[in-house]
Amino acid sequence: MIRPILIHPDPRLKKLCDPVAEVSSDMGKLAEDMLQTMYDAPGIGLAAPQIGVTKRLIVMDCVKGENEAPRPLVLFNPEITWSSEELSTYEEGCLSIPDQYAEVQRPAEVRVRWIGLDGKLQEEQFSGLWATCVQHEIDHLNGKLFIDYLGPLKRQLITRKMEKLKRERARQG
Ligand code: K1U
Ligand code: ZN
Repeated sequence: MIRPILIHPDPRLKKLCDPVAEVSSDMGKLAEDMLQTMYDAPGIGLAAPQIGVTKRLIVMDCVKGENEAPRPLVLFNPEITWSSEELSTYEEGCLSIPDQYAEVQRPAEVRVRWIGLDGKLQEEQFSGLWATCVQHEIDHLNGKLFIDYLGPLKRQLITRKMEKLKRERARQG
């Protein structure tokens, strides 16, 4: 099922999300809905708070080429266990802040530990777009958006644009 994506500003996007206690079948269904919602958007990642569920769950698929097989990843309770000193800059977007992009600097590589759909602990080192995306998604679980890395003027400008977009969407019904 495709779920509606919350648009900034929304108090649910600012919350510290709760850990997932058990990878139950309900959690599996939620992850499936999130992947469908992400592919439909389209996006390369999605965090549970973006669909109004304040749980520590993210999904991602940063495979670029159309001829490459998709690689959907489901991460419950993801934690960064190591970050590189080397930084990389990427022009980020966010499905909760449509059509707005800005350069954000983050560690170029990160090691992440999480619980998979099978309930087992996994760990992997990410680089390139995968590293950027997993950090962006984990930020969502901590109530942080990519615009929080920008200066107050740029952040305010984007927030005002989003308030206008939400008013227009509400009028259109
Ligand atoms: O969390 C989100 O809002 C999803 C976001 C993830 C992200 C993008 C760029 C850098 C870091 C994290 C998106 O997927 S925005 C859409 C997007 O980037 C995209 C859409 C279609 C094709 C390729 C990329
Ligand atoms: Zn986002």
